[in-house]
Amino acid sequence: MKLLDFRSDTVTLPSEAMRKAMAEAELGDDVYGDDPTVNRLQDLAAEMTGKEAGLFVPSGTMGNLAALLAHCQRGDEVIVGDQAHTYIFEAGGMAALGGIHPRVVKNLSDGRLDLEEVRAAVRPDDAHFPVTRLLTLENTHNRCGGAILSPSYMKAAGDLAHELGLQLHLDGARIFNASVALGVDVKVLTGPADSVMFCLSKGLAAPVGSVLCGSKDFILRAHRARKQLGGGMRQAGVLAAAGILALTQMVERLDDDHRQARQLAKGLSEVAGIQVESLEPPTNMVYFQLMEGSADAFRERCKKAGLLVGVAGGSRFRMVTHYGIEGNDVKRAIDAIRDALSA
Ligand code: TLP
Repeated sequence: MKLLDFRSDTVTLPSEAMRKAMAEAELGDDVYGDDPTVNRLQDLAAEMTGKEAGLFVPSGTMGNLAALLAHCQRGDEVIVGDQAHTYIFEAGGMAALGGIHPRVVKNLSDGRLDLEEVRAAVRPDDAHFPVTRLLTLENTHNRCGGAILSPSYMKAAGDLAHELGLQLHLDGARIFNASVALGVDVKVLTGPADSVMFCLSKGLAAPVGSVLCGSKDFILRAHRARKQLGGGMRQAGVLAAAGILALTQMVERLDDDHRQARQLAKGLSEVAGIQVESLEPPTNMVYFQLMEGSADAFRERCKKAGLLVGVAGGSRFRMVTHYGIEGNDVKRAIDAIRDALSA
């Protein structure tokens, strides 16, 4: 029977149309700027996010790091949420490879940073301190339940950053989930940011890749950073071809993922032994707490029942809906969890 993989939307497999486009893609050496398919993807991404230029990168992690390297000098400081992917899950790349100092502000439970705390975190102009250069936000916010930062919050954060002489980088790995859930053009969310990274390889179902977008000047610097990180990819059009279809054919379907996440949250809320964090998940993530017993044993029992769930630390679990979840998969997942808890 089909394994139900709810660990992440990163597990999605490319569509048939993507595989065909990959096989037929027109290619060149992208390190010379000669791959027409990569160039088309970059132009499309820039146009959709309302930026001057785009840069295809192998992963969201590299996109965020190339952005930080392009915005900051060694010793500069970045204001970042304590629950941010960039802070928690990117292996300390900003410090290890960029000499960039994270200035951590607590995330509110809805993914925002309190803008007064951001203002207070900016260092005075004094030789004792690092120079605060950048504010980073995450939309949707992964560890905060797939929360959406609203257009008005994005604008207020951008205005504040610019008033304080900072740049704003948006980790928009799932920014299209936010725009589809709100029913707004993605530009409304990306407009206030100076740079945005989004992923093609999550709910948009491309096999590999992310795009970093910003001004022409910023992308020139990010391009050099990508080279330093070893991210120049030659005939990368085989991957970009799938990315183009991700942007032209897969955005609207994210609504299905959100609908299935609401169904999942509702079903799980009726299962004894777990506590769902939100009955109305804003996008495609459902987090829950195991109320008692061993988290490892629970995960193993789910696995035996054919269900993979994501581990979010301690007794906290994450289930993500995506392109590979269909038909009665959600119902089967709820049944598997009920069985795992009663075993
Ligand atoms: N997130 C992955 C894991 O790393 C946790 C997931 O399964 O959700 N920004 C955000 C907000 C992300 O959630 C991720 C991936 C990234 C950046 C990094 O993207 P990749 O995995 O392409 O490097």
